Parts: sequence; C-alpha cells; structure tokens
Amino acid sequence: VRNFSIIDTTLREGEQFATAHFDTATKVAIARALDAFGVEYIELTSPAASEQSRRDCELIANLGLRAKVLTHIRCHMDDARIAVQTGVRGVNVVMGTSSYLREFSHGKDMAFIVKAAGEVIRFLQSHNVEVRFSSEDSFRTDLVDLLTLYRAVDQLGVHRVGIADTVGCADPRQVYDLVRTLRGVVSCDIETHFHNDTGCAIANAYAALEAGATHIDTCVLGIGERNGITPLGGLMARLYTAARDHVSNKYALRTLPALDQLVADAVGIDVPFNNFITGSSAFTHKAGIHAKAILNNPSTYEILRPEDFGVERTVAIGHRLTGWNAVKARVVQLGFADCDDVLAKRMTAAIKAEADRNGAQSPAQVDALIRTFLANDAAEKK
Ligand code: HCA
Ligand code: CU
Repeated sequence: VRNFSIIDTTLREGEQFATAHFDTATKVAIARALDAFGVEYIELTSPAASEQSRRDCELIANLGLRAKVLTHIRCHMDDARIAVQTGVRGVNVVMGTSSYLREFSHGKDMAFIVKAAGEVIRFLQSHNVEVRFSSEDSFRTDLVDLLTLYRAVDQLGVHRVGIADTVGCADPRQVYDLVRTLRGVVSCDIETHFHNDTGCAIANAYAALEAGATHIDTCVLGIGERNGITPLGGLMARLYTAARDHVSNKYALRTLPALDQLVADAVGIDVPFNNFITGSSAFTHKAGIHAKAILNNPSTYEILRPEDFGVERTVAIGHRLTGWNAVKARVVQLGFADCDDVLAKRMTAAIKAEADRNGAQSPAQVDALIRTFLANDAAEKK
C-alpha cells in the first residue's frame, strides 16, 4: 500500500453535509489548507450546480495549487461543456441518476449508457482533462453489468474508473473482492469512494488499497451526505500505522489539527471528542496502569506518535482510577524532584478519596492538592 493518491472531496461531497454552506473565502481557505497538507487532488462541486459554484470552481482551478483540481459532474454533455470552461485539471463523471442504474441493472439500456458515457468521455478527452468515470451505488449493481461498463470506458481511455459505496453497505471483504476483480478487468487507475453509514469507511478504503485501488476519496472530518465518508485524518491514522515514514513524508501531518478545526468551524460543529488524532480524548491516558506505562515508554499504549501530528498527549491523574507513578511524575514535573514514593502514595490516596467525594478534579485542582501536600510535608520535617 504505497502508490496511492488522495482525492479530497470536502469541497464537493463535504458541501453535501447537513450544515455545510461554504462561501468563496471559506472554500479558498479549505483548498489552500488541503494543498498545504499535500493531498494530490481536490474535488469541487459541479459548476453546473449554481452560478456561484461555477465562479468558485473557476477561481479555485486557477489558484495555482500544487494539488490537481477536479470537478464532479453528472454524465451529461451540458455539465461537461460547463466543466471544461472552468480550467479544472480533471473531471470526475458519475453515472447519472438512479433510474439509469435501475435500467442498467435490468440490462435494458446498456447500449445507451455506454453511448452516453462515450460521448461525454470523448468530449472531455478532446479538452485534455483527466477523466474519471464512476458508477453510483456500485455494490448493489449487477456485477456483470458493472464490469461490462467499466471495460467499455477503460477501452475509451479514461484515466480512472470509480467504485462508489453510495449507501455505505459494503464491508472490507466485499470491497477487497470487487476491487480485486476490477483490477483484473481494467488497465486504468481505480478510484474508490466509501460512505460511513455502518462505520466501515476507513477499513473499506484500506481494503481497496490492498486490493489494488490507486485513488481514495476523503473529506476532512469525514463530512458528507448523511454521516459522511472516509475521513482524511482517520485514513491517515490507518496508513501511518501501516507505513509510517512513507505517510509522514508524503503529507504534512502536523497541519491536520488546524485543517480539522478549519472545517469544523466552517460547518459549525465541534471536532468530535473521539475524532481520529485530533479529538480531545485521542491522546488522553487515564487508568493508573496505562499512565505508568505511557510515562515509561509511550509506545506501550500509543500506536500513533502525537507529536507527528502536532498534538500533545495528556496523562489524566485527577480521578479515582489514578496511580501513584503518574502522580509522582506530575510532582517531579512541577519541580519537586525529591518526592519519595511514600509521599506520592499518600497524595494518590488523597486524590482518590477526593474523587470519590466530589468527582474528577481538573489538572489545576490536582496541582493545588499536590502543592498543599508538599507544603505540609516540608512543615512536618522542620
Ligand atoms: C452522491 C454521489 C456520490 C458520487 C461518488 C463518486 C456517491 O450520491 O452524491 O462520484 O465517486 O456517493 O455515489 O458521492
Ligand atoms: Cu458520496
């Protein structure tokens, strides 16, 4: 899993998220942040969607970003004509409506579909843009029909074909099988797009890469229709775990917190507490056993190095599950290097008792308790 490209679609699929409504400046800020992060492609809403969408598409296509800018259109000549006027580097064509699909799976209009696709593809090719052709709802489409269509568009010379799990029904094994099969049928690149309705979007993306997919669609924070698609940060966590150096060199991972925050602000949500890497609890260690081991060697309970992503770990000690090693480490951190184990154990007992009485304590409260203990201890010794 090395030769892959990210197609970030925060500015297309992400615009389909419930609370998303990006103004021009916000789109530009997101596009620049994605470019700085290092995604290979940025996909934009169809210029046929609205007049503002068209102007924004043209603006972003001409910003001079390092990432290739794509737009996403229905398989219609009208949309294709507008798309090539914007200056985008590539066009992601999705095969029309669900009625197309229904007819297609009934096998009635196969010839028509291939013909319609052929017309749009040839037109786009004559304008020298990268062309991707994708079916919607690939996993609920008849396999023979699907492969027949992909083979036909592959022979027309598209750059990529796309598999889309539009409804989020696929599991990693099904993904692996379909991509593997498709890999044997087409010679072009394979793009994949996974919705997250059943929580498989990252695993499916990873399975697709293992099976030979070359391009993965993501959105920042995983936003998109319904509960969204493969999140960029979560996919990074997965890929980093598989190939740390490669992924760290390829992408500016330390810009992820700002990128997640930018998009959270743009759509008016908080970054979820359990978000990959940037969630508030993603690097919080709590139980005494965990805290002790983490303080000895972070690899004991961390598969991701927080500093590689520009975030910090937290060792939480103000609660009833705390342990004296972690408390002692905090005492030393506060500048009292000569704290002995007996004293640390007494402090720990006091923290636990306080947590039983009044609930968890903030770091500041714990520090205050520690200082009181140390002051009393010093007074006793005099
Ligand atoms: C949608 C379309 C799409 C397209 C995916 C793609 C999907 O339903 O809004 O073109 O790769 O999920 O099928 O986002
Ligand atoms: Cu989608």
